[in-house]
Amino acid sequence: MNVLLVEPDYYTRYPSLGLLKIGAFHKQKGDDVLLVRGRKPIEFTPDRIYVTSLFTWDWKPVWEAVRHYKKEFPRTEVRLGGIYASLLADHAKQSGADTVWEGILPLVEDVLPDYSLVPEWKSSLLFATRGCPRKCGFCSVPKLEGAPVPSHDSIASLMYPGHTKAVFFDNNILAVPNWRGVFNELIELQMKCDFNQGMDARLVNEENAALLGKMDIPFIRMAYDYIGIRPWIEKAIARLKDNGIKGRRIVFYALHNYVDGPEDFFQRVRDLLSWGVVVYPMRYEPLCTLQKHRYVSPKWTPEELRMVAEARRVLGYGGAFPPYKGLVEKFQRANNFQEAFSLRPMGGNWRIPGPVVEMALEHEQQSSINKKYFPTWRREKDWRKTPLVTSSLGR
Ligand code: B12
Ligand code: SF4
Repeated sequence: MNVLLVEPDYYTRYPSLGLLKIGAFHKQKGDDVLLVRGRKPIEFTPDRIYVTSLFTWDWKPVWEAVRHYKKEFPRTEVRLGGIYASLLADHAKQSGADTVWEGILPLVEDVLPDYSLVPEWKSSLLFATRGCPRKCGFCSVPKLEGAPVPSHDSIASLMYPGHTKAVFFDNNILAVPNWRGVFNELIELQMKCDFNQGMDARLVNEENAALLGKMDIPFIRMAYDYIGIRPWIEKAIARLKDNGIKGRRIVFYALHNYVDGPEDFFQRVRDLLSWGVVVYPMRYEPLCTLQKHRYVSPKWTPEELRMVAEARRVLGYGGAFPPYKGLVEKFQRANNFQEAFSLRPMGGNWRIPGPVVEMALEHEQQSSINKKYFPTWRREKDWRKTPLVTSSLGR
């Protein structure tokens, strides 16, 4: 059987894990597999086409891909799956796909992804666990994956031969007991790793903080989503630091534009900067939105959201606020959101005030001196820049 895997032409930082698993599954059955991005000329007739999807706001390239291949191969079944298809199945059905798959695909879940389809990609992507026991209203994981499922105590079988880095997509690894096995294995293998969804700061304890301190993990990511969890956040940071992890390696996502208001957000950013960790503001998007950056919550105004975006660009680095001296002091001096995030001096003068310029300069200098700290905050090289049409078809 000839199988065509299609990743629609949207921006993505990672190759499609779902398609790599589906590709591996078919190859195990002896099928020929071709992976393409977007709409490409195909020189054979596929017997089945799988189209994946990611963020709901990136639905248009998904529809374009489905329509294109349906037109090219009207007799071939086109299956659509992935995140958009799961969160907005009714909308996705209107794309013209023959079937829309919702949620994870158990048949391929534990298959080692076929990274030979993306030879330029060198890290293994994995979920050691699925699901999450919490039910945060701003997150679709409970709907996508349900209650936590401890899938793997050992991740060795999910690491592709030759890969030296593991990128975990786990939603809440510390909520599932097998974190212990996974962490110990990462230490034993001396494997560089990243848990890119962040870990639950409320679940940091002496044991896991000590293991994190021994791991080859450039950044520990966590979230300070609302002010009510302040004591847990402070404690988690202290524990991580006690285990030798520097504040500049601890990144906190700070949700805003949800039920919070600007003052609450300001307070959380100030807390984090004064505790010496990096802040990554994360703007809330409704779970089923079809357009990014459209939603403005009742407690925010478009202007306030613009101020946050602008401050990230001018004062931040790669969209994050590192705890550099000038910025920490600016936030400590500020009495409210407006003062903290304003790039203008009081009194209506539009020039950026001297101290802010100095901060920006100091930051620039730091970033060129302390290269070791910063490089991974730069936008990673887009792995798609290498032309991607790889296949097992041998034609
Ligand atoms: C990794 C990840 C990221 C990565 C980037 C992912 C990427 N590929 O570029 C990073 C960390 C950068 C990120 C950022 C953000 N993310 Co994110 N992220 C995820 C995560 C954990 C996985 C997404 C992924 O790549 N999955 C790969 C999938 C497709 O593989 P898979 O799951 O193994 O696939 C299975 C099934 O889907 C199925 N399948 C897949 N394809 C197909 C096709 C067919 C035909 C079939 C039958 C089956 C099938 O089979 C597979 C095996 O079971 C999800 C949460 C989650 N648990 O899913 C959130 C998620 C996608 N992110 C989300 C959000 C909100 C964001 C941010 C906006 C957060 C913010 N406020 O800044 C940013 C946006 C960044 C941007 N570019 O716009 C939301 C999206 C909601 C939405 N409306 O779309 C999610 C769902 C999490 C949540 N909290 O609700 N994210
Ligand atoms: S803890 Fe994280 S993964 Fe779990 S529901 Fe809340 S935001 Fe989603």
